[in-house]
Amino acid sequence: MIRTALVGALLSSALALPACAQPAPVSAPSNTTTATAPAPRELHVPGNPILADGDYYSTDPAPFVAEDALWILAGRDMAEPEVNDFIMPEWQLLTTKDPASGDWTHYPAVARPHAVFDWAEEGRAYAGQIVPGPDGRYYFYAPVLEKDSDAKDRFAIGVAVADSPTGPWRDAHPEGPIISQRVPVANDIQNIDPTVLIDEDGKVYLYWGTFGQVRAIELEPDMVHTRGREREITGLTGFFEAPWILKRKGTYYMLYAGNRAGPDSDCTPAVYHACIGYGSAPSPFGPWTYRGVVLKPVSSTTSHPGAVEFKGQWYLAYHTADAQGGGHFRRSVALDKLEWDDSVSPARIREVVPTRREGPAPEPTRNVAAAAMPGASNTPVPVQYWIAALNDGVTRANPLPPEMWGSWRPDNPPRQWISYAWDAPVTLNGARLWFWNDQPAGASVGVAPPKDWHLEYWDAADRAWAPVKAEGPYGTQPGHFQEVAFAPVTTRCLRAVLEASGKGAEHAGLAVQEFEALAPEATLPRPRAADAPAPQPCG
Ligand code: FUB
Repeated sequence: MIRTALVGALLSSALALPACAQPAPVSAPSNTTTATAPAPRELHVPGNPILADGDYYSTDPAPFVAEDALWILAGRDMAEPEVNDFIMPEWQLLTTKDPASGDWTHYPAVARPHAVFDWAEEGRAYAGQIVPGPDGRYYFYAPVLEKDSDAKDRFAIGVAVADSPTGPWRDAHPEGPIISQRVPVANDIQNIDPTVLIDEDGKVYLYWGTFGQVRAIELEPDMVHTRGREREITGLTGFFEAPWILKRKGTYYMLYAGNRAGPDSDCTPAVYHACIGYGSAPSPFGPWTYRGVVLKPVSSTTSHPGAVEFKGQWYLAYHTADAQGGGHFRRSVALDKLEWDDSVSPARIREVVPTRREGPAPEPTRNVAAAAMPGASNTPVPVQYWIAALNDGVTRANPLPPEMWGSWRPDNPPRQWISYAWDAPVTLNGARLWFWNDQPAGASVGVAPPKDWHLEYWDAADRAWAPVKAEGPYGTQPGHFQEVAFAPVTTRCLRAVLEASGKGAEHAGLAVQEFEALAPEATLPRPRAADAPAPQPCG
């Protein structure tokens, strides 16, 4: 369902579908049905992501403080690399007494939906939150799929209770979910991503939502039963999902995944990628005012915030695709410091600078595209695509739209081009393109491989684009690199001119995952700095 929706988005314009959709029921992988959880593991980690070797992916972090330690509740992604779906059978915990030490204890599989809630289906252990309650016990708000429900969307929020963060967890409301499309009142949203605040006056508030809808309701002091009416929250500009409520110095703050996209957006250039935005309010139900961006888009389309103060320092937990073998459905939790600017009122959250453990040393490469600035004939590029994907060095068998440049519109022209501009001339003698398609060669709808293409370089003497002297044919097969060698040119700009397939005046769109520009000799990569001034355009 999710994959269909995402590919559908390519065909049917810029739909905002980065994260969740009503899924078909899934079975958990067989190793998740065992009753005993694997033993806790002691880890020493040199930075983000916390779990980085691809053994356990960890998602949707929800930090809390208990027993003099920082804890992070996380889901677990178990999708195979080629699967674009949230395969999430269980929740896990990470805990440390000192985040700077790198010493963590990992508790795998502390809870599974159907094991905690009789009324829940296996799998889909989405973003939950554990909250230390006023009675010394722990309350776990968990979005799960309701088994026997005729709701259009069966996601529902249950609440479990335990005497320790690691469980055992038991259903605190065995009658069923506390929030669904049927309770406490009928709603038509996807009821996921709960977040809870215990206010200084002892009142308890639950917020949740996705797909642009945020809801709020008060809970009884028992942390379990709802009271009063369900309210719609407005004012959180670009809200997509993953609300996280906190209160500091009398002000309520809501962090959330936002996807207001476009070249001038402070949040994200591509609609499938979320930033973490935030708003503030003087009272739990608002009015809410948008305040800005806490975290720019990361390597996964979702990044799901959770923030907490621990021993006088605030932290932001989020997830990325940065672990070994990671991806949009194989995410891993990261933790960085979050700082406040108290010179303004209400205090501002400074943009978090994500840190990352040191990776392997870069290898020499002939590809010099990373040092160039990409451009395209269809600027501004439709917001489901991301032009930065052209030279990010990533190709996938199952890419999402922002992992490619694309041109699809309801009415496609017969030709497009994509280009690179360097600050200073480079010598090139080859290029490689990786085409993406969802329609066969020759199609006049959707996204198809090009009918033909060729490379041109900027001839500074003639002040004109000139074709390179290609030494072989221009291949059009999608799904792997099509390489063309050519007689060396020294130039500041290179472009690939793509002829769309089609019939008569009807043309398919075009999409390219990666465009490599090859120098005669391999050298160490010199990526362009994100804040470097734009090179002079050619032509
Ligand atoms: O992990 C599944 C979903 O992805 C969460 O519920 C969303 O917040 C997003 O992170």
